[in-house]
Amino acid sequence: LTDEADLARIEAARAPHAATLFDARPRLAGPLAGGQRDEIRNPATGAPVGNVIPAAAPDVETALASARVWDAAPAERAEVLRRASDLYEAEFGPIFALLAREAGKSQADAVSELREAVDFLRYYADGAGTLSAPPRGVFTCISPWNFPLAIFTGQIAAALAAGNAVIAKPAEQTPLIATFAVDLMHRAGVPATALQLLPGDGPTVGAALTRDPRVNGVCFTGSTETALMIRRAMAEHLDPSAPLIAETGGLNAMIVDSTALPEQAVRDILASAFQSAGQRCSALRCLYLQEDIAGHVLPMLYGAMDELALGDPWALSTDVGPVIDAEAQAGIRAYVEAARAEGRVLKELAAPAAGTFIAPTVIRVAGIDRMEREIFGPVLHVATFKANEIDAVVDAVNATGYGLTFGLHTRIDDRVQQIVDRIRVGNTYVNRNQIGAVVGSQPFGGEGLSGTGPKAGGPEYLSRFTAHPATHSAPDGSR
Ligand code: TXE
Repeated sequence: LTDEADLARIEAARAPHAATLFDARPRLAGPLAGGQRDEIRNPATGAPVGNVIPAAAPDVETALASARVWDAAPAERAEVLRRASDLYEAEFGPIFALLAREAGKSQADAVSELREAVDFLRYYADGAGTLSAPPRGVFTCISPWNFPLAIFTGQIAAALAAGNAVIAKPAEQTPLIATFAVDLMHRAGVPATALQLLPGDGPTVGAALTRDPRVNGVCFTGSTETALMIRRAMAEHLDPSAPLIAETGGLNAMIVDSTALPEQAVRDILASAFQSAGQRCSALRCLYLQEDIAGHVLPMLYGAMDELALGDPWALSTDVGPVIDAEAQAGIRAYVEAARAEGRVLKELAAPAAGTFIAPTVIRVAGIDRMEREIFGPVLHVATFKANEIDAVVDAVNATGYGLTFGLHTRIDDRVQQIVDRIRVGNTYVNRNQIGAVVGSQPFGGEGLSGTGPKAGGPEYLSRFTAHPATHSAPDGSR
């Protein structure tokens, strides 16, 4: 994306899809009933992006009744998934257009999201041949809107690589890209009975797909509350060995001590807190800054924030796009207003008047032991600590019960080891930004309230999708 020729290629490939109305509807291996048609609008502009026909109750039944495990040799499944990855790459024009128009993704985010989706397909394709155990059966894959292509594809690819039948339930906000992706997987050769798509509501369609005894496992990414609801639904109706593989939220912290390199720390804080408008589960939520450098680092951070370009992600120069919808915007706004009333807003950019934007904002927390709830947007909390309080900071971070990502900026080597040994998170980032995952080399997943493991894009992930005896005896959530 740094290269002018690449940008020109992207512009040209997206251009024909600037105003296309896309269609989303269930992809069933049987007749479609269909619910009430709805419109999907661009969060940045309000312009229509397409229409969705969500699944109706009879469609859930059709999907469950017609689901069949993918009865092909592992090498053939791998070949089909690789073919799907090639189709994803070939179709980058409409994919980038959908990521910008339906999900509000900046072009840089869209590029890395497509890369991750393709990597998931290839990584799990490679893994298919290494599995000796048979599939579990029918897997429900429930995904969020914040990585509507990468997480959606990763879940499905893992379940399919192991030979399961998949019923995918995408987020309500992003059914168009989900339908587009499923069509590519079918075109690549995934049988219609092995992969079905049911766009629709979480509490109706999603819930029905988690409590049905014909479902042999659930793969979920989204909020911790929903994961707990799914766990309860599964406990009531399913075989106790059916796994719930869940990746959820976090209250991710970064500690920057007085030995950190300020320029590097500021660059990494900016990326960790505001990339994807803060709508990443890995995003930095609370920065713990050693008191003696706060007076230097914070003005640098505010200066760097002033350089961020907010706006419609269709513009290739946009750094920060909108949040996903008006409901998310209203919730975050109310939160920021409450902090403002307490005099805790330290820095705030101006947001565009139209569209569901939240301007990048910095809020002071009340104390080092008071981490706020997960605010899924470009809102960074800051706390300062004294030199002798660093252990208390680590305790405060552990005490949240979440454990997804953690960042540390220091030049004291002993401190790195001490803190890394004590912090309970899935992913730690030292002297770099705390942005997500690299399929294969940096698997991603959380501890505690942040997820069940195993880590996606890592070596143990695929076997959770098989009926291997070793995974039968392991209780959910243990690692
Ligand atoms: O998540 P939900 P939402 C967090 C973030 C955000 C909050 C709410 O804090 O503000 O969650 O977002 C489906 N049975 N994250 O409401 O509800 C739902 O349809 C079965 C963190 O979007 O968890 C969607 O497909 N399924 C996060 C998926 O669950 C149900 C990413 C996620 O939606 C269901 C997104 C039910 N009862 C939000 N209820 C991350 N960790 O990346 C809902 N769903």
